[in-house]
Amino acid sequence: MSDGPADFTIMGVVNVTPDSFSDGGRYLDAQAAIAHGLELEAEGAAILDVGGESTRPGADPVPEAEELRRVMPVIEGLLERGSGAQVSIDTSKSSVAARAVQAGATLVNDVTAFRGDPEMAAVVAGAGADCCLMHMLGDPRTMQRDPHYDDVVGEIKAFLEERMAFAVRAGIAEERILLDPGIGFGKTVEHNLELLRRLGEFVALGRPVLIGTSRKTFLGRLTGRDCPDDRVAATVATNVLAYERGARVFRVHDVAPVHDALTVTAATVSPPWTTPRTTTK
Ligand code: HH2
Repeated sequence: MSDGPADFTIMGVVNVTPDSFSDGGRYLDAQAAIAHGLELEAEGAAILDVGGESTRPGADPVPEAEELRRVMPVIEGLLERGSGAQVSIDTSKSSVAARAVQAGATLVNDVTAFRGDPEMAAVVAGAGADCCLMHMLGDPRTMQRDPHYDDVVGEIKAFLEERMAFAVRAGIAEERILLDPGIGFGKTVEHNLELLRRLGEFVALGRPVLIGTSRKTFLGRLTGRDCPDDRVAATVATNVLAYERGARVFRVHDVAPVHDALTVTAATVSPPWTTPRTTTK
């Protein structure tokens, strides 16, 4: 990995699930998931997001014991093997988040933004962990059934502001919060494009914006690529655009190409070099 200007952070996806939409079943074995996480870190991921429950449209909920059985050996294994990445737990169960932070995870990525489990905000506050607050319309079983908004950006902005205020009231420091408009979570192709186009309006809320377009269905619709693995170029394009519009945290499966693309984009858009001042008499 080069040490170019890194004012962006890549979150590599470590799914320990049989049914995730793009890599379900590939890393169900803990050792395979740990090796995959370490590989993503070597490719440039500064955060590893470990998840044991798919949030794809129509996904069935996973019982707590099963989710713990999937994620805990992976979190423990990553840290035992000396991972220097920040470990994130992708869960909406406070019991899973609590065990994960005890084991050393320091970011809680709850796609319900603390609406799913009444104890979640207290667990995050108590641990002093970072958190990501993401917008989702409804729940994964229903969210893609004809989603409707009168004003997609305005409604999601209001939602994120309300969730941020809720988190702060629960004792979470504002500087620990990331915001995510939730690409693909109860959105049509046009909604997703509008969110990407107007990402700057979320950046204006004052917290780092996380964006998760990786291999998602809307990219397949736009490109005609049915297989999620074939959506890497489309993923890169959306992440470059999102960087340019002000997002700084990028949740992806394909870390190496996104890291290269963002390194070049960052060097171009936010050059780290300051031109030496020439004094003229
Ligand atoms: N997308 C997915 C899961 N978690 N978290 C955040 N904050 N933002 C996202 O856009 C996001 C997320 C869906 O991707 P994946 O984990 O690959 O699929 P699955 O939920 O089927 O496991």
